[in-house]
Amino acid sequence: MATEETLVLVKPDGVARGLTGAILARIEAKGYSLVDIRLVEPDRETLERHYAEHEGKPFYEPLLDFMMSGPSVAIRLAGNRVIEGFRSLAGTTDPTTAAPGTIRGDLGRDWGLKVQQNLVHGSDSPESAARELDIWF
Ligand code: DAT
Ligand code: MG
Repeated sequence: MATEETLVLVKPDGVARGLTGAILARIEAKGYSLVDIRLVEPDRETLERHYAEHEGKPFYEPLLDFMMSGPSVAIRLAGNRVIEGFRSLAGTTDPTTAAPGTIRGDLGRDWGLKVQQNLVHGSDSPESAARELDIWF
């Protein structure tokens, strides 16, 4: 067993569409533990820290604007290999092609969609998880 913690965000589109419960149900059904959970309305500085690796990319400014468009839910999530496992549960970045059975594949909308509207964030490595959990909790 390799119990880990990861940062999950239910992004503004997920909260606005009333999908927080559906997303949490998938997380809980998988057996992961909610260690902490809170509604957040991040300022730009917080998002600049969170998305530092993407600074300068074409989608960076639209991504930050989107993440400031409404509240998100931040979750400290624990479980056996949860970092990789939650990424698998979330599906690939672009919800239009994310696999069925995943959060993004099943719940991501196919119309009027921007890639950033992909419902959830999950840390991508132990280093990212430690860094991001420190930002949000
Ligand atoms: P992920 O969220 O799957 O880890 P990422 O870290 O590469 O993806 O990108 C962070 C977020 O930025 C992603 O959730 C949505 C947005 N994004 C990524 N690539 C994009 C693109 N090509 N166009 C628009 N938004 C993009
Ligand atoms: Mg990422």
